[in-house]
Amino acid sequence: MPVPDLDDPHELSPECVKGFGRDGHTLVRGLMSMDEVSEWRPVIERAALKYRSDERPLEERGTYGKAFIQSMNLWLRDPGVAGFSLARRFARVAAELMGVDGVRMYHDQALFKEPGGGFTPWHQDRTYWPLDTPHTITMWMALVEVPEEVGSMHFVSGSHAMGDLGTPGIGDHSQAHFASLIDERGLATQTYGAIAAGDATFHAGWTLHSAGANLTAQMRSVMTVIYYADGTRVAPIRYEAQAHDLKRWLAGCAPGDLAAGPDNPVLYAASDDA
Ligand SMILES: O=C(O)CCC(=O)C(=O)O
Repeated sequence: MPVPDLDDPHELSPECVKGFGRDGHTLVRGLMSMDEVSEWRPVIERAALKYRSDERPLEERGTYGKAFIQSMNLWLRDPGVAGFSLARRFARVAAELMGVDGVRMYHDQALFKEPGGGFTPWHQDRTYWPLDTPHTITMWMALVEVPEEVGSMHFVSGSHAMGDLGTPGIGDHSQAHFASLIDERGLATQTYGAIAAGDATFHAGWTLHSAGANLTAQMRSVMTVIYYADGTRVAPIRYEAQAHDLKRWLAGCAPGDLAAGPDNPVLYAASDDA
């Protein structure tokens, strides 16, 4: 039986839109129904485990590797997953939260935190992305019930408007840097706690975030998609990781070009709704 398509609109509450603009993150409950989750979860889980980027056992990995099984660009590697990652419903929510007319695909990735998996260090995603726009956003969709002990990510509200806070990448170095910065500046952190399968958080590219360890016996199966505003140009390269991202996710594009390579389809355009 084919999996249900995910193209119909989800009406966002005004609180979600306002919260995203103010805090740089929000929680959208019930973005997929339970029926949709039960059809899509096995498709994504199969692909995530097949295309994981690190096959080593948990105990042989470092802090970053212990945080999750990471499986990238599943929409191109597994045609079954494409219907999820390219879904118009999610892309429309991304555009409406950012207040833009259209969005493109940057890349997708499954992030499965294993039983016994470690914490996700504090970091800012935008240090990886050579995109010349404030309008970037990640959808982080729970495919399973996430209990309170594991929880949603933790966010520093308002950090989306603080720009680059000084440390690129993710690992022990970013954890040390941002944990002391949060402490020194007295920044408030927020988490949504337990969330249901089909709920999704959205966070902006500069929003400082982390996640707790998984001390339960259940895999935290999460699928993410990163979007940016259509019309965005490629930014000058500032960090080494951005040169890597440019080659990997913006094929054929150079700084100054429109960020519109063959692997960056437009996933939503408001004009198509008219
Ligand atoms: O899932 C996690 O633990 C972290 C996810 C994350 O950092 C992201 O989606 O930007």
